[in-house]
Amino acid sequence: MLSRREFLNFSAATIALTSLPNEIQSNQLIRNYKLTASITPHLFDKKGVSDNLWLYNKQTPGPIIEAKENDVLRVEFVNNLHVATTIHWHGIKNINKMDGVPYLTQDPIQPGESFLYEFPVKNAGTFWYHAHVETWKQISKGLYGPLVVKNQVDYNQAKNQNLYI
Ligand SMILES: [Cu+2]
Repeated sequence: MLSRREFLNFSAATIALTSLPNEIQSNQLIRNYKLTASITPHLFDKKGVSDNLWLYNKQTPGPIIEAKENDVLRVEFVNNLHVATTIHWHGIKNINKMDGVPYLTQDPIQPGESFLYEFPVKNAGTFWYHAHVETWKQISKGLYGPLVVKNQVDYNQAKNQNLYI
């Protein structure tokens, strides 16, 4: 028979499991990131040329997001812009509802709102993420960043096996 403590642990684990999307298994490593979009003054050169860019985490390009294939990416996104936006994970074979296409796979994320993107990354490669509301405008304002999914084979391990020589 389960003790009360065991039962509570068991319940918590079950709840955690059932809150994950169907496509995600409990043994996958979760990579947590937080992205905040905001208007950010940016100095382009020493002559003082500057403009207000729209950036993720006040960086241009946005922060590098890294994972290994078969990990789960969990990106908590906060929209501090004055306009609605979404994030598209370019090149990722994604779960449809996490694909970031406004009006098609999700509602646009309004100013002041947040959205949790959570999806498995199944294929290694070098990708990028970018805004997907008025894409032509929001990308040119600065809303993009690199996304790197590494192969499961660790580089050092591969070296030992002479795969990279
Ligand atoms: Cu794209």
